[in-house]
Amino acid sequence: SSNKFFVGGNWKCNGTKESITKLVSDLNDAKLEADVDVVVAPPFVYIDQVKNSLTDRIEIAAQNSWVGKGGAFTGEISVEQLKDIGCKWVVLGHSERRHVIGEDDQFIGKKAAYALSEGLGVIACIGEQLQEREAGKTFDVCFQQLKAYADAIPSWDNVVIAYEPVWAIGTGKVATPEQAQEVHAALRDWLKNSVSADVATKTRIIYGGSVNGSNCAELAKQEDIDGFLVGGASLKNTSYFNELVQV
Ligand code: G2H
Repeated sequence: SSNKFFVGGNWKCNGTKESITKLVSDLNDAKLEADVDVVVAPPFVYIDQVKNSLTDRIEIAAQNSWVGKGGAFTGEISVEQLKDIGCKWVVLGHSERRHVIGEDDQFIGKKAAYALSEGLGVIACIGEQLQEREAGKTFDVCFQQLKAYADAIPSWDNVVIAYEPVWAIGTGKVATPEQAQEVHAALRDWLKNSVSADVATKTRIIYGGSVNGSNCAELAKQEDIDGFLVGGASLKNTSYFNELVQV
């Protein structure tokens, strides 16, 4: 599609002050193409360090946020606080939060609505598990997760959808370009039928799940893949940048 490409690095619960200093220095050295949005999502406790050392060319996402205004919610981080330390984005509905922590569709939808209402961009993750794919339920599961966002949010202007099949996450088992394209096209079709043709065209749908410097170029050629959310490979080096977005 003609949407601006979007590449996010999701560092998950990894890193130390030292390793992140190195990673930021590598990112600062990468010469990135102008027409690509590049975002990194450090763990909360390192966001301030990253904000203070990373080039402004790369925006910062949090990996989660509280569902409403801050207050007496022990252990949570509010959207207001994320904005205060310079975040522009938040990753919501990641499969690790759905399936390891137990967040459900409605809770994730509410988080998305609140973050958007406060001006943060939302990287809205969805994706089926292996047994769901094997049972032929991939589209059902993805549409249901997408509908929960659609029911909760007033606008898709500031939303990037991340399709991350759970069986491909951190497993080294990347979806084939055809498998990813098939779901991305179906998601765009769902948006067209359930939201609007305009939203379907303009909303970026990025792929996540074992993306790296060697497999990203083939995936990027697919019509409905507008970028990537990169986990493991975003910690190791910037080879996926070299392949994709480095001039
Ligand atoms: C999917 C992805 C980044 P990885 O979770 O969100 O992680 O690239 O390690 O599969």
